[in-house]
Amino acid sequence: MGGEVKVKVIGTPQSFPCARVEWALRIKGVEYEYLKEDLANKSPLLLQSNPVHKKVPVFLHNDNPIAESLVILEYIDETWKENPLLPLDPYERAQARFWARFIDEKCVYGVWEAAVAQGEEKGKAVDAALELVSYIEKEIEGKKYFGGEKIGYLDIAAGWMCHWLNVMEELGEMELLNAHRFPSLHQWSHNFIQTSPVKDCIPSRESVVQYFSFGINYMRSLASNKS
Ligand SMILES: N[C@@H](CCC(=O)N[C@@H](CS)C(=O)NCC(=O)O)C(=O)O
Repeated sequence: MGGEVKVKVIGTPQSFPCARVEWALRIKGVEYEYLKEDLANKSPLLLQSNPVHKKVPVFLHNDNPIAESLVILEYIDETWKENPLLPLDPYERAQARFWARFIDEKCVYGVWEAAVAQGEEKGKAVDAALELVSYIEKEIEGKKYFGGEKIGYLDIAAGWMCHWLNVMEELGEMELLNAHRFPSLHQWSHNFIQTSPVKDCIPSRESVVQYFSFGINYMRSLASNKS
């Protein structure tokens, strides 16, 4: 691309939606500037770039802001054509989008709720999370990556399961993704995290523990105040 193209990511390294954007840019070989955001003290640039949700990541291309990680992935894929992330076939594209949405709207929340749950509610919440994850296991069965032989859009969308999920399991005192229960997803998570550029762009486990501890403790305190 000719001229001065300015690509910036407003993000927080411990956040997996932000990691998605970095993985995609690195797969495409697009250089970018990372603007680290302190979520406890949000910058005027973040508030102005994502006034609706006020969340990271925000992608800035020539100062035009785009919010929502899955939307950003599609924009990146449409703007930089090399190493396509979404399948080329329209039906397969629709399927990839369906599962990415399922992952964000159902799995992330189901796993989070199971991690937060305590006491009598724990077993039910863990079972519900297991059922959600079992759909993803079926999707990856018999494949190296969700995208086939190469990492694609759905691998990036599911990427939190290779690192962040494990921290949620530890803090939530539960085990979801083991080799016995979900052999294909377990194998995929090992393949995915060892692949360049994913492995070059993973926050330290300790920093993710710290990041999630705050949220889990906060949600648990809200739940115990209610009861
Ligand atoms: N659906 C959004 C989720 C973004 C999101 O939840 N971002 C979190 C960090 S992981 C955030 O900015 N939280 C700050 C807040 O809620 O105030 C996406 O995929 O981009």
